[in-house]
Amino acid sequence: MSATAVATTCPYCGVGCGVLAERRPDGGWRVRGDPDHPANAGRLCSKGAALAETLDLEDRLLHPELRGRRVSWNVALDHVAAEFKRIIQAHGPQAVAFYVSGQLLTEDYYVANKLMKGYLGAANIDTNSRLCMSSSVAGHQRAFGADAVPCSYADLELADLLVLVGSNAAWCHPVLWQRMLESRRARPEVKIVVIDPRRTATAAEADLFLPLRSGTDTMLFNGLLHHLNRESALNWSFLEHRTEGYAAAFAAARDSAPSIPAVAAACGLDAEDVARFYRMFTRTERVVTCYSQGVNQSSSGTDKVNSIINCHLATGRIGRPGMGPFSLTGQPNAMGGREVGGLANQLAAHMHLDNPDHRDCVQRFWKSPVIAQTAGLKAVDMFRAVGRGEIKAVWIMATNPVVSLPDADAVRAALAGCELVVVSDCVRHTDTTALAHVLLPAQAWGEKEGTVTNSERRISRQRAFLAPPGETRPDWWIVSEVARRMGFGDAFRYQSAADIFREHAALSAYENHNRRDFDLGGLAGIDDDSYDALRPVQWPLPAAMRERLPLPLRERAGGRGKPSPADSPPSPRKGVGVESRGTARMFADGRFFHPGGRARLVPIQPRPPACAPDEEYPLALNTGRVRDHWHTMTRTGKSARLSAHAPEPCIDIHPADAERSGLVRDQLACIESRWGSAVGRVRISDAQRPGEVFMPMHWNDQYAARARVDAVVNPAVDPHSGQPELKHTPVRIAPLRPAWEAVLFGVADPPAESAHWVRVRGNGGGRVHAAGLQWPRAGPPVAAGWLPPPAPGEELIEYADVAAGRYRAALLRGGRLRACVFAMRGGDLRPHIEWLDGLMGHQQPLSVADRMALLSGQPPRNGVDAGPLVCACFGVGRNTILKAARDGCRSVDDIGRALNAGSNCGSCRAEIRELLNAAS
Ligand SMILES: Nc1nc2c(c(=O)[nH]1)N[C@H]1C(S)=C(S)[C@@H](COP(=O)(O)OP(=O)(O)OC[C@H]3O[C@@H](n4cnc5c(=O)[nH]c(N)nc54)[C@H](O)[C@@H]3O)O[C@H]1N2
Ligand SMILES: Nc1nc2c(c(=O)[nH]1)N[C@H]1C(S)=C(S)[C@@H](COP(=O)(O)OP(=O)(O)OC[C@H]3O[C@@H](n4cnc5c(=O)[nH]c(N)nc54)[C@H](O)[C@@H]3O)O[C@H]1N2
Ligand code: SF4
Ligand SMILES: [Mo]
Repeated sequence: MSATAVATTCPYCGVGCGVLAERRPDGGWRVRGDPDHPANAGRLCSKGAALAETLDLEDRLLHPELRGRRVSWNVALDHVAAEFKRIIQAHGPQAVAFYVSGQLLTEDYYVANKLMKGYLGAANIDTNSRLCMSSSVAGHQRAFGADAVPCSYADLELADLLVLVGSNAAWCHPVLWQRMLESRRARPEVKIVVIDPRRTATAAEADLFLPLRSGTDTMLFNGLLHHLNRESALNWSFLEHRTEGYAAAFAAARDSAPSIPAVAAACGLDAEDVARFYRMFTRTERVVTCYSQGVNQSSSGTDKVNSIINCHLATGRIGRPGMGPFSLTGQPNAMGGREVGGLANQLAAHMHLDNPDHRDCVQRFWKSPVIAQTAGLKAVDMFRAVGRGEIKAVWIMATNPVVSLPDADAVRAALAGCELVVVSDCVRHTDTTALAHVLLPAQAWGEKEGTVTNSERRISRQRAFLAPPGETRPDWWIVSEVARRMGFGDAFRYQSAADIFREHAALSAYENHNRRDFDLGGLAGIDDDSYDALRPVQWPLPAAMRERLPLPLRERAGGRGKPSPADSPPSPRKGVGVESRGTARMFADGRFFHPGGRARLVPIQPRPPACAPDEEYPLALNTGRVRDHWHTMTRTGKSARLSAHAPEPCIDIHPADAERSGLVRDQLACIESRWGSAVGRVRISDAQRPGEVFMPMHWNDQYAARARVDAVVNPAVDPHSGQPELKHTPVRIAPLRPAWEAVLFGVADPPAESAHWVRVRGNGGGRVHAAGLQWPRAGPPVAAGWLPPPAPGEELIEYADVAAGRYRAALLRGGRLRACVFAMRGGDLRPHIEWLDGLMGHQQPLSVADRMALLSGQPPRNGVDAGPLVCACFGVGRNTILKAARDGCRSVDDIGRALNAGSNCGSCRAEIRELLNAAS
């Protein structure tokens, strides 16, 4: 590590990779993997590797605003406090709400939860984690009596069988995926099974891929449970001594999934494949089952989780090396949010809102005037209540619900009609900030201090390495200031994130006596220096484990929130396996957190998705992520490198459905449901199941016209968790037949005549893909207005074929390409995007050959054309890989040696393999 490197944690996914931020000689920043962080040991994925490209201040929210006017912090904070007070006095505490996020740091989250539940006295605080892992939380609580993730990442390497259910880890948890693939490479006996309706990049690398019909996971796992029973593969000693409820679970499994053919028929799978999966699971002791949104985001999400956990409990494969059900969390601090009780049905420190002793315990610890008595509204219901006018003030922090909640047009309408909308964000223009009355500028990643917890319960520090710009402040400060102005100053007098962390850790240990899984007693009194130096550590970490910490911790004299003297130091806790640094594995001693200490098998009755496709809406819409974008693109949309892999919103569809719907490749199409519509470009692919289409969740009104897929998504929720069914909405699809299409390079805004458009960050600045319903009657001169008028010293070169409806123009300055436009009546406009984008990025005048080829839109014959981007880490294109294949590269590793492609994050390895197969 160089002298100036700051060790911090990647702000993207729940893998929680350690990164080092270092100053470059030119004053910029370089971000690389931290070799000493246990989650990644130096590895990074394409998003982590491009972090330095997203640090600029373009479109940052730098000052507080009140109704569109810049105001001082004092004015903004006084306004928020006074309005919340006024509304609570007039309508009661249920009339206000906070909607927060798994992208807040634990300290921010803790303070927001404390203010709502302990001081405003309601529990109307929910989080976008409701959309993300609330089914896993509910499943864990049903099975274990606590929301505890049993495994560690190390178990992925100790396992002989890795089952991935509803997880596209190759794109969404790339560093974990790399660890899995490396394990298989080192020990070829390791097998990987992927269960997903789509043949994803993850599925492409699997030893066995089960493309099950969307929503049928409970059938598959009930079938597995029954199979294990029939094959006498159960661990009876574990079942008898450590669990309860198994008889009912076995009966439900037998009745619903009596045979392999029955399961195969229900899941739309080949019976041989099902049998093979069941055999592999039965015969392999060391199994880890990883699952993510294909499981959670379902109206039977909690049941899916328990159907998986049932199989692990029935075989006793939990709490032991290389075994266990493993929920891969999405956001960087999804887990931290659970620890502080950020969900509307939880209390702080893994205590339960419906338990009077817990309410009493938290209230005494906080010394708060009130404590919420009943669960608040869960995300989908919360915004419905805003829409009905029952919630009159909502404060949104670090999330973009107008894009990410289902039935998103209704969410937008609800906010538009709400009396007070406060938004804390880092970005000035989002679909949600557009509806805010008050905007509060938050410090962003790299500017703020605090902690996050990753999927394996490991707490890591996020450290600042940038000076906070403008008047931005940490989220915890913003919330504390409002609390102070509402009259709760004493309880919110924090000076630093460390102050809050100490209090959070102390609460987790308070009157715990080994009864609750979440215990950070070992960190409760740490001083500021120890907090600053804190190394990544896994909870539970009770006071008795202090000496095992990776760093000598100093006690802070009289620190806030130290455990009261009455709270004797806990003895080594039950239910945990101990490693030198905190707790690697939960339930190693077979003790769980239900009264009586047993785990529960839950009888599962498979249910179909909430809304089935019908004649009117015949296709099931699945949604999710692309490799290089993060959620609503506020960060990744700034990087040309990250925008190249999937530049436009797409709709993936099976060839048979495309034909039936009259769709051709690369055409614009509109999907429509009972709730709304969205437009994307058709990609025909047999990676889709017939009857199911897929559209990514990322695009929004800042980047495209009508591409918010959540406007289409049905708001049905899981009855246990309240998590919405984001992966299954009945839709229909129809071609959009624009009168013209155009691509405009070096242009920020779409032409006024466009009905549909997408903004893409390219090498030479922005570009716009546009389409319109009427070819401008005035013809090319109007189209020429789509480019900025040539400034003195600039030259405009044009080509127009009025009869054919073709128009092309380029603006050059000093021989360098500044902007260009390709427009065409009808469709089939295919200028060579990668080549033109490359020319836009050139710092030198165009070569004669390039200049001559320019308005043809195609690279000169002998020019270098790398083709569409495949490897984002090293910027290697499709054609370069195909050429290397022709030159003798046979394997993905050969390509890695020759071109580096695929050798960093590995997310593109499946794509490289497909290219090699196609070339051979
Ligand atoms: N590149 C990238 N990575 C990310 C994120 C990002 O925005 N971009 N976001 C992060 C966050 S917050 C999250 S929550 C995670 C999500 O990570 P993942 O859950 O891996 O990602 P998704 O694409 O949402 O969905 C996973 C898969 O579920 C499948 N699926 C749909 N329906 C079903 C079903 O009924 N059964 C089964 N078995 N599978 C089904 C989908 O086809 C999809 O391939 O990713 C994290 N990592
Ligand atoms: N159809 C469909 N919808 C989905 C999903 C899906 O698979 N399909 N997935 C769901 C899931 S799993 C998730 S996690 C959500 C994610 O959805 P969102 O949470 O809505 O998406 P983000 O773009 O991550 O929004 C984060 C916002 O917080 C801001 N921000 C970043 N850091 C900070 C900070 O430190 N402080 C503050 N105050 N603001 C900050 C960013 O600028 C951004 O505006 O989407 C959900 N919606
Ligand atoms: S896997 Fe990628 S996005 Fe996730 S934490 Fe690691 S570097 Fe960041
Ligand atoms: Mo998520």
